Amino acid sequence: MDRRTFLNTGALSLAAARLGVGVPASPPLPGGSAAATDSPLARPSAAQLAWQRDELAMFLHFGVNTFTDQEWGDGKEDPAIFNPTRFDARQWARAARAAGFRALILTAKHHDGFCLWPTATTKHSVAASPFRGGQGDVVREFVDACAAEGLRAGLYLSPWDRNHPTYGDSPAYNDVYATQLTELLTRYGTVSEVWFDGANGEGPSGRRQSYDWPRVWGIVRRLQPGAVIFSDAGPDVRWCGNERGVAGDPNWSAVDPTVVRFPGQSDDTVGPALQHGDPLGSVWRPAEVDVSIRPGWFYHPAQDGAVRSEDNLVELYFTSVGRNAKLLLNVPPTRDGLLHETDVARLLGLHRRLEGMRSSSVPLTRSSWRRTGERTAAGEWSLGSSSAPSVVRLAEPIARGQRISRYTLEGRGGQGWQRLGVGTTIGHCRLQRIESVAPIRQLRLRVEDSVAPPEPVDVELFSAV
Ligand code: FUL
Repeated sequence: MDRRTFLNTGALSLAAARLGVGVPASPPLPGGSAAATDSPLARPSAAQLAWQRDELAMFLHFGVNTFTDQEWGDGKEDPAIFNPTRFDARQWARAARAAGFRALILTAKHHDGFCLWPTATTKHSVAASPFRGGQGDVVREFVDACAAEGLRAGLYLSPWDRNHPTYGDSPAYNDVYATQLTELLTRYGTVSEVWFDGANGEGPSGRRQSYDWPRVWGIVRRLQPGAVIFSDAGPDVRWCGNERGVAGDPNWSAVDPTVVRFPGQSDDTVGPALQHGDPLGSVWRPAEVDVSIRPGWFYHPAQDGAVRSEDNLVELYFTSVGRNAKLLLNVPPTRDGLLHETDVARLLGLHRRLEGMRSSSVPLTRSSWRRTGERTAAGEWSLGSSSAPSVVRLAEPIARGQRISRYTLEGRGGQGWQRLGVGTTIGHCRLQRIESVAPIRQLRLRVEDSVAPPEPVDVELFSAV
């Protein structure tokens, strides 16, 4: 089951521009060239750029479900079951860092309403559990561990709450939720990402809640102005539209903010808009790919044999980061409060493979770039030595917007120019696998279409992955 199982009743129409994010930057396009649109391209904020450059973030689903073997708790759990006796957030952070991850996001509260920090808003929290004798604070230890390992910390606060008695009584619960968010954003130092899903089921009263998203996002802006806000509707980063680990192709970082207006919106327009974005969208809202290393989001002992393989994780990297998205890979802590050794081994395997790819980089000696038309261009690179690349990495200078919509890659070896592959969008990163090619001495990128005059593309060739 995923969030699409739910209908969301919370209506709102909040333009991201009101929150001052992702609005088109003012400088006109260079060289006075006319773009395919009259308005300037959407461009990323500094926080959105940093978020994307991190490429890999780790998601940690942890809470009462870890102990009940459930994916969705009903909110009736006895807090006494939460007892991770070997809990060590430093182990999470060390594993993440060793595997090349740059940020971590923790479920501070999932749908069961159990809070991993001692909150004033409910008794359904760590304070009522045996963890650290009722004096524990998982969120505190989590953010401290991130800081100690030089990683960014993010928090997921589920709006759906199956425990809180006010849920379904809209104004009262919205106040509770605002207080919880305020606690999280004022007590724990810098929070780099705040993660909102759109689930909106029934509460203990049997009623549905109408969420106040403008208020929620406003709180984040006020208390953590440097944080990016994730949801189906951003406003800073958007869900990619599935939990299979696959970003859209094409995948534009710009969106039309009038299409997906609130988290959990479910109509026919949502899926394609989340997967593909909009080439001429007025707001920058890049896609985040959230997917689990195991079948479930939470830890289940029965799934110890079903952890994704190293090959599978490499493939996920290609279908997310390699398609202009960010990968948020879920690695659920066990009942001990540690990442499972199998999961850690697979993460390190992924890292070794990616490092192996990077170190197989083929040196390039000369390059040229020329516009061949209003929306077309050609780049050429010479290889230091004859080589048969297996992967090409392309990157647009996205600080100036995303432009390219179609390209062809060609290589020249002993037999003249041959086609290596074709693709659609590039953006921050496009990884293109090259199937069995003879050694080449030159590489050519032909940009065949774009939404504004294409800017020089950065190219890297790898001979292994
Ligand atoms: C969804 C939730 O319903 C799942 O349990 C999980 O947390 C996923 C990441 O988001 O909305």
